Amino acid sequence: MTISPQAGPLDVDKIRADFPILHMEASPGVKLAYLDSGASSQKPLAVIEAMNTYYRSQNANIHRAVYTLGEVATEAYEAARAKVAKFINASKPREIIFTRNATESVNLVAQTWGRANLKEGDLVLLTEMEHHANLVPWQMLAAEKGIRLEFIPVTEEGILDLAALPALLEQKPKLVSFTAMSNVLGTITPAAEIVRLAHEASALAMIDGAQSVPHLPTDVQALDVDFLAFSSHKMLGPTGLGVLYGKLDLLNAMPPFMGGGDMIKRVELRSFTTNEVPQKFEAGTPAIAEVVGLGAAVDYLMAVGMDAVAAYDHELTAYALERLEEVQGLKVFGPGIEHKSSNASFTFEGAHPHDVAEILNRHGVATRAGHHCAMPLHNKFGIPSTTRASFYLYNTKEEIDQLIEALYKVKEIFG
Ligand code: C6P
Repeated sequence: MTISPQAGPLDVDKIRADFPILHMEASPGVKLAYLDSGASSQKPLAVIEAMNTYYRSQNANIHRAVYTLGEVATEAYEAARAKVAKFINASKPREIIFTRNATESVNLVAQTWGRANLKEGDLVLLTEMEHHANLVPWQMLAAEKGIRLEFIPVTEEGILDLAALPALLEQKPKLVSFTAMSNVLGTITPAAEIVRLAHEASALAMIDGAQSVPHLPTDVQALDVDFLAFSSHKMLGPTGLGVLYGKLDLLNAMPPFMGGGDMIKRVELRSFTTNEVPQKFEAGTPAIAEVVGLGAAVDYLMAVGMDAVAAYDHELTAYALERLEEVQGLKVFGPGIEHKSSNASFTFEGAHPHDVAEILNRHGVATRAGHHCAMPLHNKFGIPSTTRASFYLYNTKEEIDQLIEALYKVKEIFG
């Protein structure tokens, strides 16, 4: 670990020193302002080194190894599972399933719990602000099994219209699956309240935590949520790795996802029995080095403190919203700072979002333009795409100033 626990505000200079990529120039003489952590975060040395150490001195396949190196690798892998469990306050490490990404975690629930428990006419309740990862897997199931999909509407302001929820819950959904933080609007949804209301209506609740888990403290027991999906690469960890949290009794009752090695107890030529959770859902050799890297990322975030991370993200977002307001012709989507954190998506009068991002790039500012895998949400606001700046614990107000200066250059070009 390169940083020590901090009770108060985080020390950004110290944090930035841990991220080699942040010290690169975007182009000769131009400082890099990396404002695309919503897509994927940068990685601290602690994560890079943990993976390096794994490959240098611990590498072997896990489970069933009868030699020391294999045992060391298995211990490192399972220790990371325990760290992730602690990070989201799961009651048992076994409730943590490693997948490839948040997308696969949602697909796992749709294809196992969904296929086994939903029949024609059953309702899955989503929201209009979902990322395609929490939309298309349910559409696929709807096409296959004839389940129905309904959506909690998004208001003009960009928050969930909870007034519409009682009528939707009266339709007795079997599952309510929703994002805890919009990747486009930055909206923080009232996750605990939605889970509670879902349970009162006898539905299960799943949270897409791809954006919220990296930015906000997460306590699955306090939330009482049934499933939580998130990705390692947005929370300082490596790519190619996701997490599905599930309550143990639900996971135990679910059929397996993919078939192959590790997920079985016994195999005959025409039949098999499944292994215990979590192995039941981790077929084949997993992303061992990545899991070790995620363990280091969790150590890092816990040492900084998720309360401090959330407070700092909020402060940066508030500053960004304030400064973006100064730029004439620019429209930021989503609610005010009281409901929002960590990103700002905007359009610029007369300029295509891709052109805006391209000009920002020339000034060293890395943003993302497009529909951000949330086409229905963009349709709702009558726009095809936005430019999005997203913030994380290593960003600074100076980088937001760099964004604003670059936006004035955009204005010069597009009038
Ligand atoms: N959003 C973004 O730039 P994966 O790709 O599986 O790691 O995460 C999917 C996902 C699910 N839910 C939400 C709310 C997300 O934001 C994402 C990923 C990226 O906004 C890539 S489109």
